[in-house]
Amino acid sequence: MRDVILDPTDYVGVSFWIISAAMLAATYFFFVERDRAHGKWKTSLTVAAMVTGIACLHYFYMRQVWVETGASPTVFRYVDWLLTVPLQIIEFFLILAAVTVVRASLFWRLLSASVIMLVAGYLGEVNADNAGLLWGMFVLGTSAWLYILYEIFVGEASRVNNASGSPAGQRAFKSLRLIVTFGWAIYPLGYVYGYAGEGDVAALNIAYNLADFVNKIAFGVAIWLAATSDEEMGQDA
Ligand SMILES: *C/C=C(C)/C=C/C=C(C)/C=C/C1=C(C)CCCC1(C)C
Repeated sequence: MRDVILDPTDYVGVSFWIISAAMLAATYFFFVERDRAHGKWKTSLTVAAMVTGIACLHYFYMRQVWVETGASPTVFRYVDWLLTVPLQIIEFFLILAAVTVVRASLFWRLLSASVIMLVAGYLGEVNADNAGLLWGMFVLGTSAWLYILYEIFVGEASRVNNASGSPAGQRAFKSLRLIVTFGWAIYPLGYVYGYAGEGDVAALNIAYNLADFVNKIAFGVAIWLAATSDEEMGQDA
């Protein structure tokens, strides 16, 4: 029988545990720091805290699934992503709207692409014994992510007018863009590594856990930096 609390040599289980605690601490931090933020940045910090709070809840459950069964907590994982990724798209759009003029249709395009990416990933992972579905869905999911990158680097969202918005807002936009590129890339890499060949369920979960840590906590920190930076003082931006 597996250890039902936590086996210290189970490094994947330990990573679930560490990230649960980090998500909890980050949630508290973003909520408390909201007081120091200016004007509409307050909403951004609230959303950042919602993202880590929702993830914290799911990490408690995911840790338990992993510790008790040794299997990937795929359903909890994707329920979490389906809630938190759209919230991050909202966050991205809020920042974008603060630095430049963007149409609402851009928001819906980014949101739809993120939902397609996640639904494809889910269908691929729960049908992992079917190579056609596993990799077909991977290609679909990756295309949706590449489309998001296209929108934020080349398309409408990229035309950030440097003359408009605050420097802090522009910096936040640029860091979020880097997170969506490099931070998000950890997920498809984990998928390939986790399912190629014999498959490696431990590597898959380590990659996803690490990626969530970067993409939820670092994402919030990038927003916190902009929200509390000196240039924003008294500007109510
Ligand atoms: C807080 C959770 C976040 C930011 C989750 C992001 C998830 C992804 C960027 C997933 C990407 C995937 C692909 C690009 C290909 C298909 C498999 C996925 C769903 C793992």
